[in-house]
Amino acid sequence: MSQPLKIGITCYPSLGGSGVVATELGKLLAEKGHEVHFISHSVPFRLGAFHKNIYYHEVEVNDYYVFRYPPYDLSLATKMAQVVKQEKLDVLHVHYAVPHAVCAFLAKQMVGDNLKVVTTLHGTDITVLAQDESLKDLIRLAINESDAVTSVSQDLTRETQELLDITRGIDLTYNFVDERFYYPRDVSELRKEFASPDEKIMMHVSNFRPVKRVKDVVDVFARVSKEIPARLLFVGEGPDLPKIQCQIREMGLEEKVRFLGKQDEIAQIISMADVLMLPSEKESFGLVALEAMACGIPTIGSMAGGIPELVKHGETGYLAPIGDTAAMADFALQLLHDDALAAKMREACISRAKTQFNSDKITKQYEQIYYRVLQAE
Ligand code: GMT
Repeated sequence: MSQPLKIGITCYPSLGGSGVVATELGKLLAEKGHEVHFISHSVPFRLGAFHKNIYYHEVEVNDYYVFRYPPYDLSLATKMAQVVKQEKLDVLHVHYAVPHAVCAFLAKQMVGDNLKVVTTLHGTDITVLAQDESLKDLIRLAINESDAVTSVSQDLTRETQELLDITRGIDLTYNFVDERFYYPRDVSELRKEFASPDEKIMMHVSNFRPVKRVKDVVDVFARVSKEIPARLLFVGEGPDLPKIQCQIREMGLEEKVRFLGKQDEIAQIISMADVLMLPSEKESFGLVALEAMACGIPTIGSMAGGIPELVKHGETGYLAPIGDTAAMADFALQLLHDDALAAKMREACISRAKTQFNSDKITKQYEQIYYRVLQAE
């Protein structure tokens, strides 16, 4: 290995895919001999037990009476600068431009240009925040002042360049899953708890934000379950959950639908599914579809954002235009009716996850980016 690095990582420690990817990347970098320092307001939820080479620095927010709102961003920037100086960090890798890349920019002003900042764009900072004119200049500054910027899909890169008029280079670094946890497995015993042998299982895993279009999942399921015996399992929680529960009751589907809430053992649970549903309005990547793919489960979803770069239509799942639930239901029925097709897709999923979204390959891409920015002068 080239010279081991000291890397600071900041992410939303409790937030979905970006937090998962940032934490898993930190763990893999630490296993490769780098020293990794997480800097955030709480311990990243996937960090787990003690790991050699991994340190955690908590950001405490000062709540002085002069502040109407406690300034987390300023506390984070200060903490970043302190940790960089104290631990002699080479690189700060921040996940999300807002506020993390902005904080890293401030930290760099405090400690000097030797500190290199790598920013990974995950989607919401661009697809939601960059639509707000009042935030555009700030996001553009954060992106342009980073020493390297990575994006989790080509579609997100394109959208970033178009919306913010960005011309600088953006590296493509797809998300990955840790193959030691996400692999095909036999969960027939667990499956018996949720479905009888003749029933198919459709599953949706998300944070139930409006952007996930969970109502489309219900619509697709209603169409499918009219034709074949099927069950729908929901995993996760979020703002649209009560609305969905109401929709399920109104449609008389309660008997066929289960809500499992937030779960940690996603690989185990996802492996029960015959198909994963991801009909999002926006999705820069769709990490859950990769988690499913690595376990051999195809996805039926929308053509939004980066989903088509991940799910190969007709090979590892099926994609339809956003909101076209009739087409999604037709695809689901085609797949669920045909065991030979399902077996073929399962193999294609396992192989695609291993070759295209391999954790070792993607960790190496990030390492190369760190070495590149450190040799930039
Ligand atoms: O989608 C979410 O609600 C969570 C958000 C996050 O910060 O984890 O997900 C974004 O980043 C993930 C990891 O790169 C991507 O897989 C998701 O597609 C992306 N979400 C959106 O673009 C809406």
